[in-house]
Amino acid sequence: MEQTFIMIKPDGVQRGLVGEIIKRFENKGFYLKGLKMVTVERSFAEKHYEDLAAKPFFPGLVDYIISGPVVAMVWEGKGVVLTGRKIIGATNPAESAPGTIRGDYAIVVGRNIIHGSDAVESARKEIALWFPEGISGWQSSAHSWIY
Ligand code: 3AN
Repeated sequence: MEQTFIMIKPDGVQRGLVGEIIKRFENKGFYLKGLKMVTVERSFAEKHYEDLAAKPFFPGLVDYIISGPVVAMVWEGKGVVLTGRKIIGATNPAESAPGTIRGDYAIVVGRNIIHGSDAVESARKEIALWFPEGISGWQSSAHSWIY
């Protein structure tokens, strides 16, 4: 089953939006398969955002991500990568639709609360990076009729 990596960034944690964000994914019907709060090292953040290393905003982005604890999660379900991106909303909160997480709770791109993998392959890489210890397999006991 498809999985995605979702991270609540330091501003999302500090603004008390963890429960609200989890609720939106749970209400949709996706499964929470992994969750931890961590403060990451600079080198780790640089690895996570390595595709953006050449961007002018890269140093500021890394400073932001390491500035406090983040909540790292693995969510699972049919089409969760794309649907997760829809729940999150456009990268720039000025363009995110109302009803999306960024549309409802963020104003500027440099403080956009949450990260979600942009493709199945990047989700696989990000989950391996953030959860090298692996995640639980509780879903084997869940009912298949949820979909
Ligand atoms: P998304 O997070 O929606 O996948 P990406 O991958 O293009 O968007 O960008 C990763 C992160 O880089 C964004 N979440 C945002 O925090 C930051 N970012 C993107 N564009 C800018 C920008 N123009 N200025 C500052 N930060 C940016």
